[in-house]
Amino acid sequence: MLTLFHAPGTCSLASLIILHEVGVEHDVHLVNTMAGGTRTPEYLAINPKGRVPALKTERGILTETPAILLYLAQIAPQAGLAPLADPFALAELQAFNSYLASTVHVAHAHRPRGSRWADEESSLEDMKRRVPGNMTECFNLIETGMFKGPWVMGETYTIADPYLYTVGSWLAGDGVDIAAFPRVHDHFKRMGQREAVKKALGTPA
Ligand SMILES: N[C@@H](CCC(=O)N[C@@H](CS)C(=O)NCC(=O)O)C(=O)O
Repeated sequence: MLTLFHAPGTCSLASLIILHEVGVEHDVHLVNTMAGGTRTPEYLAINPKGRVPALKTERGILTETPAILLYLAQIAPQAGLAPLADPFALAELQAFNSYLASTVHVAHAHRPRGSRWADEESSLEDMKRRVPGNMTECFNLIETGMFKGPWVMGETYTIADPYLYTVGSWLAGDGVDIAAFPRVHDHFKRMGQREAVKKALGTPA
């Protein structure tokens, strides 16, 4: 049985959506990130990085969203959520997810999690001011250069789709109107109609 350590509103939503997409049996263990739930000795024993998501599997714990998403696609190949037999297409997919994890997520985190990088109030405020501009720059690139349509990687729905949906859901809080990116906006609305997304969002907080 898989167990996802999840906090609503965070990047772990992407993994939860894919768990529902593949229909694999799983438990969800809610972590209250706002109340320090990632810093308890119990949780640090699960993920010493002190972050969600973490996925408990029969072979051990997996962390990092791109790794968890690809693992789920691999254990459920019948769901067709990644081009597992095509090295180039799979690398392109991983490049997209890596961009979300290493650049877009980090650009967003400078608003709610600036204290990871600075202590001075003026530094934190300075970082927050940069967030709308940096997120706009990232999403302009996705809109015009990376998003193939109608799904992220083209004709086939993949593990990149719930991840883009998850990161896109942070834009409003970051002071950016998603409507400024019409293709991403259309994708966001279509994602919201999927049963797997409705189920994932319905997980009690
Ligand atoms: N690189 C990690 C980032 C994980 C991460 O930053 N998770 C955030 C939520 S989006 C978290 O756990 N924040 C709570 C905390 O820092 O205590 C991934 O992609 O999974």
